[in-house]
Amino acid sequence: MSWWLPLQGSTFAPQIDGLFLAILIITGLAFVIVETGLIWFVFKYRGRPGRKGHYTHGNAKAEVVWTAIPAVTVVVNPNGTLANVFVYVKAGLPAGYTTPAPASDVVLDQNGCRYHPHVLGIQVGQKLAIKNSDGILHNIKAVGKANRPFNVSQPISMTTERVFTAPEVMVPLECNVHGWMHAYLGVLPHGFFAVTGADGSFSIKGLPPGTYTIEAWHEKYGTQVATVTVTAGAKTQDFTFTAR
Ligand SMILES: [Cu+2]
Repeated sequence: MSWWLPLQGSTFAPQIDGLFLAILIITGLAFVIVETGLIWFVFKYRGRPGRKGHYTHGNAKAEVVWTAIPAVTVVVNPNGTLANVFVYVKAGLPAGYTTPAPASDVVLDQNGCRYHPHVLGIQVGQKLAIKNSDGILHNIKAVGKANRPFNVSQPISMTTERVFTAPEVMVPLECNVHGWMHAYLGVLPHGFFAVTGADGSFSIKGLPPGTYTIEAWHEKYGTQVATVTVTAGAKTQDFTFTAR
């Protein structure tokens, strides 16, 4: 069946081929139904002897509605929350304040030719384990400014470790083999950072009482800043991004 489809180039290929065939069948059926209807109408309402046809435009209101509904659906996210926002304490900690880097690695996995997670945080001196689960060639390039750039080739299933020496929000990571593969790494001297989940929520724990500048970073919507005073107990801060 797949002899006429392009060569499968990734582990997503069977799903993509399946989706393509489903769309082809649905649109094919729709095409046949519409054309049959058109031809039927042409025959049924074709000119009769002694009568002249005339053109009417149709329903302008209906046209506005079926143009506006898809446009609104595409722009607004169902629950309005934003995932993959990197939220961190930007200022307010004493000068030179650091927290010890955890002994555990931060793992960045390449699976299905995508980075998991897409946005992540790490502390200065903590190990980043870059894992290739795909077993095909990936080439990880870090194009940071404060940290020394690197470019690592991973032709097989393997793990490469890297350590970052300077705070930097964000270090972009990309794959030279797959142009769509992008990840963003926030490097901080302390552990007061978080990435919003699928529900848009985040939590930063263990922050000593004080007044802080909290920044929220999103790859597309830029940054938002809030000043937050922490006393004993929990404190909630919302960030709102507007599409641009
Ligand atoms: Cu890749």
